[in-house]
This record gives sequence, C-alpha cells and structure tokens, in this order.
Amino acid sequence: MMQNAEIARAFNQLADLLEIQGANTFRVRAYRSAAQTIEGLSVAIADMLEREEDLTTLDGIGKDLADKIATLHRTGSLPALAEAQQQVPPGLIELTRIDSLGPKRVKTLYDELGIDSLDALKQAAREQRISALSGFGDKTEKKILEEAERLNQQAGRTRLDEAQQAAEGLRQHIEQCDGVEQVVVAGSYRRRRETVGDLDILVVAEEGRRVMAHVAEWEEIERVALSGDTKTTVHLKSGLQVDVRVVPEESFGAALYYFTGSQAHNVAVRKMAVARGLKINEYGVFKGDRQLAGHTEEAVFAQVELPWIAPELRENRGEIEAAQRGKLPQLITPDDIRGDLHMHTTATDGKASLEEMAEAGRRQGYNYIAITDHSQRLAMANGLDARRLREQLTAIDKLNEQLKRFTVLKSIEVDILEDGQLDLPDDVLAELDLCVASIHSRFNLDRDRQTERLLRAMDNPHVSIIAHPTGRIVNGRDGYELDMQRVVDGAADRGVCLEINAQPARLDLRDIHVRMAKEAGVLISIATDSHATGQLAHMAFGVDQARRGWLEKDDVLNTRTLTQLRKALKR
Ligand code: DGT
Ligand code: CA
Ligand code: CA
Ligand code: ZN
Repeated sequence: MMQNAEIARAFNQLADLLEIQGANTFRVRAYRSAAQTIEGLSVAIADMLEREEDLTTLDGIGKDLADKIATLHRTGSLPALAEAQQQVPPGLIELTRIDSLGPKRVKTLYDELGIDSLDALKQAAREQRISALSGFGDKTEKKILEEAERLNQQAGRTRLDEAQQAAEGLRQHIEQCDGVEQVVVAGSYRRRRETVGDLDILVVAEEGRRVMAHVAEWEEIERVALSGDTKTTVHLKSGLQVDVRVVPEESFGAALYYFTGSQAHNVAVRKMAVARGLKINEYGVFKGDRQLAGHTEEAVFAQVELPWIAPELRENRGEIEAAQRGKLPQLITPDDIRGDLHMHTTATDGKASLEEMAEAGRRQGYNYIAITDHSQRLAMANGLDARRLREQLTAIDKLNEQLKRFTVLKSIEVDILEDGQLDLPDDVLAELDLCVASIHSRFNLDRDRQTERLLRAMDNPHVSIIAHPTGRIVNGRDGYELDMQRVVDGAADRGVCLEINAQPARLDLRDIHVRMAKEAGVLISIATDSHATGQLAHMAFGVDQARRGWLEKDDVLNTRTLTQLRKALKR
C-alpha cells in the first residue's frame, strides 16, 4: 500500500524537476501545495481510494491531480515524474539533495556555469566561480562545498563490481613502482561484501615514501586527503575513498589479518588472544615485546589455536566457533561451477543469439547452460508466448545435435502472476528441462500476500528454481516484503531451488538468506541472468556471495554433472 508520504515525495520531486526545467511557476506551485496537503492528512489516501472517495474534495487537489494520485496508487509510478526524470540530467537531480541549493539555484548554476554533477559543483566552488554569480555569496559557496563533500561521503557504499574496477586498476599501478613486493586489497573488499565503504590496500615495500609518491600519480585520483609515509588516503574521481598502507614484510600477515576485518570478527579473536596473555594488533601477535607471529595470516590464527578462516566468513557469525570445532565449511570455488542456468537471448531482451550464448558457455568451460528467456507477460522485453517458446525449443534441439560434450537446456524465466499462477500453460512447461520462475510486477503486495504468491508458484510441479527471490537491487531498492523463513522452508518442502542471481546489481539472495537456505537444505542455483555474452563472467560475484553464505560444492545445483543435475531437478 502506498503511504501518503511516498505520494507527497513523488509530487515534490516532480515539482523540483519541473522547476529545474523552467516550467510554469503555477504548475510547480500546484504540485508542491498538493504534496503539502497530502502530507498533512490524517487519513490514508490509499484508504480513500479503496473506498472510492472523491479526492477533489481535498484542498488544492483538482481533477488532474486526483487522476495522477489514482494512477500512482494503482501502478506505483507517476508517468509525468518518469518523463521529467528522463529529461533532466541525473547529475542535476543529485544536486537538489544539497539543502542550500534548491531547484532554482540548481538551474542557475547549470545555465550560467554548466554545472551538471556533484563533482563539477565542488570544482566550481573551490575555484570560487559560484560566489562570482549574483545571488550567491562567499558564505553560500562555502556552505555548498561543505554539503557537497558530506553528501559524497554519505553516498557512501560502492558496489563491489565498481570497487573491483578501481581496486584492480590501482593495484596494477602500484605494482609498477620500484621496490614493491606485494599489493593486496584487504577490508570488506577481500571479504567480498556486496558493497564497500572504502578500499584498504596493503603494500609490502621498504621505502614507504617512494610508494606513496607513486600512488599519488594515479590518473583516477581526484585528490589526496592525507599523505604520510606509511598511510595515505586518496579520493578517486568516482567518489570512492582508498586507504593505502605500506607495511614491512615481517608484519604483512598481521596487517592483512587486521585490515581484512570485519571489526566484529577481529574483536572476538582479540579477546581470545587476551585470554592467552597475548596482544594482537596490525604489527603482529606479541607476548610482552616479543613478536610470536606476523609474517603470515596462518601464523596469526595459529597463536589463538585457530585454523586459517576464509575472509568471506569473517563476520563473527559463528565462524570462530566452527573453526574451533573443526567444522568450517569447505567453501565452493569458481572451478566447481559446471554450468549457468539463467540467461536471455535476442528472442527476448538479450543482446546475443542462442548460438552465441551457447558458444560463450562453452568458452567459459561449462558442460551446460540453460536458456531462460522471458515469458509473454513481459511485453516490454518481448516475452515469449507458448508458440514462440516452442519455436525456440526446436531451435535448441537442432543446435544440440551439432554440439559435442555441451548441452543447451530448454528453459524459460516464467513470470509469476499476482495470484501465484504462472504466465504460461502447464503443457508447454512440461516440455522443458527446467523452469525458472520469478516476480517482475506488483512489488507492493503486503508481506503475507507476497509470501503466499511465491509459495503458490512453487506449488506448480514444473517450477525448478525461483530466480532473484527478493527482487532487491543493491544500492537501489529493498525488494518486496517477504517472510524469508517461510519462503525458504516452502522451497525445502517442495524440492524447489533458490537462485543466487550473480548480477552485481542484484546479488539476490543476499548472504544471510543464502545461509538460511543452506540450513533448511535448499539447493542453490548460482546463475548470471546474462543478457550478453560478456556477462557470463559475473558468475564470480555469485560464487563470492555463495561463500559468504557458507555454501559448499554440494549445496549448489550447478556444480552437478549433467546427469546428476537432471536427477536433482526431479521433484
Ligand atoms: P567498509 O570499508 O565499511 O566496507 O568496511 P571495512 O570492513 O573495510 O572497514 P574499514 O575500512 O573501516 O576498516 C578495515 C578493517 O580494519 C576493518 O574491517 C577492521 C579493521 N579495523 C578498522 N578499525 C578498527 C578498530 O577500531 N578496531 C578493530 N578491531 N579493527 C578495526
Ligand atoms: Ca574498507
Ligand atoms: Ca578503510
Ligand atoms: Zn532473467
């Protein structure tokens, strides 16, 4: 159900965007006053609409606005807003988040100075080009700069794939410096969290000063925030912050261990050290002044009688206890993967043909892939009806006759309708090797109804895998409301698999839900949902997520040989 506050926010946003575009002031004011009215109401607009009450009785709401509210309530989106968002550069929308700016000033800055992003704004403020404009004083300029910098920091977490581009680039740059023996990225990046706050890079070298001077030369750096011989902090043009530390060889293991974290894990291990009369820090493990370990991570762990624990597990979620009992999982590795069970072709919204996707799968070293185009309901993606799906099945049969030691499995990503029914008839689903089902609409159902919807879908005996089960987008949206425990138990009861969608923007299931599924005995499919051949490589991110969820090879459907896979898919 759409809250009043959400409706008000949509109208305020629309007003902002119209103002930036220089729209008629009366129109802008009309949207703002409607937003104000709605925010101040003591009744829910949604209830009024369900009771078919007339919204035009409300202050400042005429026929046009009433219609817009009804559309927003019914579809969850406002076409006028979507249109305005298309027309205004995204950088400008971001600028409206700065309190001391507001849409009118954003427009002025854009018109007068061409400022169309947060970075451009900061640069102009530093060069004092803003205070030169009429209506902007020195004080305002300073305030804008401060706010912009704060916003950048809050904007906060960077998706793992973007962080990886930066990390790899900088690592290669640092490796070119004379005297550098090793470069490792630690922190949440090494733990393979889905987002990172900042990058923590460790460099083994004798001469810190030379390394840091070399670091500062990297072309992606916007500015050096802090510069020392052992620690330097830089801000990249992308907004990502990077801490670089130079450590001596004899402390490398201890520093790597310390800066990999997580903090919660480190604190728990430090307690164990203290209980043994030891001190543990980024330089090593010490008894008094004597260094007992520091060269390698294994040696650090050994001092507290623990085996080496994989970084992905270091969240203090039971890994220390498991290690003490010798019960650490044998985590899955990328080499264990034998196929990819979710991808699209040009038949729907993919960029590559069936043959090209098959070739990409073979090049990936797989034994099989499944082609899972969209079903008819997704008209925007040119979804397949039964007739077009059957044409594809014939094409797959033909292709398989030519392929050696590689199999294209017949499948579909069938839409789950609002009531949990599937978007294609059972008779055509029965012709497939496996069936992937997922939700692409009606995200706003309440928790019970959304959960029931998924359970009903899993009741259909043809369904093999639920794709991207929660619908969340990393740094984008939370996903629909679900009782995950019921979904997981329901999947276990019915013998349905759940997916880890390996798209770095999805990583859905998330790590704790992966673990929940494992504990319930649900098999997981790690799949890339590729829409182009290059995306098959996203599998690595899915494996990372699986490892964070403690998965072993046997917990994952697509580590099976083709024969084992077919057996596992039988419900
Ligand atoms: P992030 O950057 O927010 O994604 O998360 P991390 O885990 O990379 O955290 P970060 O960059 O603040 O620090 C890197 C690691 O350094 C962290 O995981 C553990 C260690 N560390 C930092 N500060 C402390 C601290 O005050 N106490 C302990 N025990 N460890 C710390
Ligand atoms: Ca970090
Ligand atoms: Ca850090
Ligand atoms: Zn898909």
